[in-house]
Amino acid sequence: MSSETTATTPLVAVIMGSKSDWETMRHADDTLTEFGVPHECRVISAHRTPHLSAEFASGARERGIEIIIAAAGGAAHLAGVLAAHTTLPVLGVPMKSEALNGIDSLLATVQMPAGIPVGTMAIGKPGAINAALFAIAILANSRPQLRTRLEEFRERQERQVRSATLP
Ligand code: RP5
Repeated sequence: MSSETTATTPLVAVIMGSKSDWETMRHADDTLTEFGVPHECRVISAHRTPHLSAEFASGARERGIEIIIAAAGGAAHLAGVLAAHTTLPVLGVPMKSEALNGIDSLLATVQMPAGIPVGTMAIGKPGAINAALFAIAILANSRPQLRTRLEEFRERQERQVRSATLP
């Protein structure tokens, strides 16, 4: 691991509204781990723990967090609520809900009124992975070794597609 990422202080916070979101959000955790990005994963609910949501987001920058990833399902307020309490970039991941297949989560996360942005990813696992990759891309702007790792990841991905064979 490089000196850029040896710090144990988390740079990215992966927050989810419920423990039931972990099966999806572990893919964000895995991706950040693969790139050696110090991060933390926590359950914080906008509606079940409203005070903790505000406390967490307003203190995140001071603790060294640079990006917040927020995953929620249904009437998914979490990303917007966290974004309201910090000027850190917040990336929202809509969870695939049982009732509406995540369309509810997507619309609730993406349709932020002007003034408080949330960068919204795709529903479910692709969104979890891409939120981590997006966070890595932001961090890589000021961390050349992380940028190199991201470029190598893209090259590996391209090689896999180019060499794909069909049965
Ligand atoms: C949201 O409600 C969570 O993010 C989760 O996706 C959804 C259901 O939560 P549980 O009832 O499974 O705890 O707050």
